[in-house]
Amino acid sequence: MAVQEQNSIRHDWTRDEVLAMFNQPFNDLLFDAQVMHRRHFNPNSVQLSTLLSIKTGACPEDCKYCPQSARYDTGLEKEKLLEIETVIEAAKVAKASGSSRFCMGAAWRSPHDRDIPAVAHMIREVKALGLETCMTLGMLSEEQSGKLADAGLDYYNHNLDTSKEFYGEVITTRTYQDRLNTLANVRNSGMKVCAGGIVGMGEEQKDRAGLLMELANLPHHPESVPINMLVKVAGTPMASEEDLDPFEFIRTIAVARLMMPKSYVRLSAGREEMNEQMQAMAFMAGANSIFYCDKLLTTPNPKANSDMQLFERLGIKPEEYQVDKNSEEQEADLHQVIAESKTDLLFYRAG
Ligand code: SAM
Ligand code: DTB
Ligand code: SF4
Repeated sequence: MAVQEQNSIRHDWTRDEVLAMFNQPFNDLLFDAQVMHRRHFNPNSVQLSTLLSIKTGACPEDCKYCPQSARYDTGLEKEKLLEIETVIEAAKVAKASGSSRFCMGAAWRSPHDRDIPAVAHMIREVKALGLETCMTLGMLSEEQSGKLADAGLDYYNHNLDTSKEFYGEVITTRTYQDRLNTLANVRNSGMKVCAGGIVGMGEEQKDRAGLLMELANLPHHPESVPINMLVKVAGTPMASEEDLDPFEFIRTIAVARLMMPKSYVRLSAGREEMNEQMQAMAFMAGANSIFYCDKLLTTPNPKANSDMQLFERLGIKPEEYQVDKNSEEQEADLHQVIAESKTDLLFYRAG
């Protein structure tokens, strides 16, 4: 499909259309994705988010990829909800390292109502440091979502993880519809949505296409779309899953970029196993966000200084979060950057 036809924001994708994009010649797909990326973003800017596990392990859910499920023996030490001081310290380090968003994750099926005041306190304190805030705490009711929004939470992360069809192979303790309900509650409470999934779990291409189709056919595209490569953790049922072809991973990023042109697509978990060339190719395909700093939730992530060295070599700059600017001003700045960029948008591939 020529990139011109993909210019509109669509919510009616069919799986055949998505598969057709996946199966284009690699260079055509990457070119289209890069052109689309340049229409909406500065191609040399990448947003940095730092993760902190605020409550670790002993999760009652059975997600087969997850080291934090109580059902699998992964040797992980469980931890109670962190004290506020510990969270503030970690957020200060993230900010000093150049991160613009601080994402706090809890190994819960869903938060108890009694936990909400403590997490609301974390949101307020982290925001006060001048960071954007994100949380991922499991399923949320409408009321809980409203309370997090009232505390000022900017983003809520809740992943669909995979296609509707493959989902039952991965998780049995909550349904796909439960996940969609949480995303609707988050959206209705006015927070920004961060929703994506995991690839490399033994799913087929039609499942990767199905995941992207579900995300892009939501009433509003998630503002942030994390694409995780499975981190294979010993003790989980997916520990010896076969590696996904790296080019198929890049194709997934490129198709996400084409289907959700204005969303941040995050090159998420799994970077520790990716070489620099592969990461560079992911940025070329339209990824413009990463998890930054040495740890994801419980598994390692590349060191901050090696990420900065890679950015330096690629001429990429971390995106700055401008607390004092409203979204219209930020958008105006972006258009200025795009207008000044050397991209010749008329230089389309023929056919
Ligand atoms: N417990 C909450 C939940 O599941 O909604 C929040 C934390 S959970 C760890 C957040 C997401 O991390 C999962 O939905 C999954 O997409 C991702 N994740 C967990 N383990 C992973 C792994 N081994 N490799 C890649 N992504 C993983
Ligand atoms: C997301 O999509 N990926 C992050 C975040 N959202 C919460 C989590 C990745 C976890 C990888 C395994 C671990 O470190 O425990
Ligand atoms: Fe629990 Fe979340 Fe891990 Fe599933 S992904 S086992 S809900 S921490």
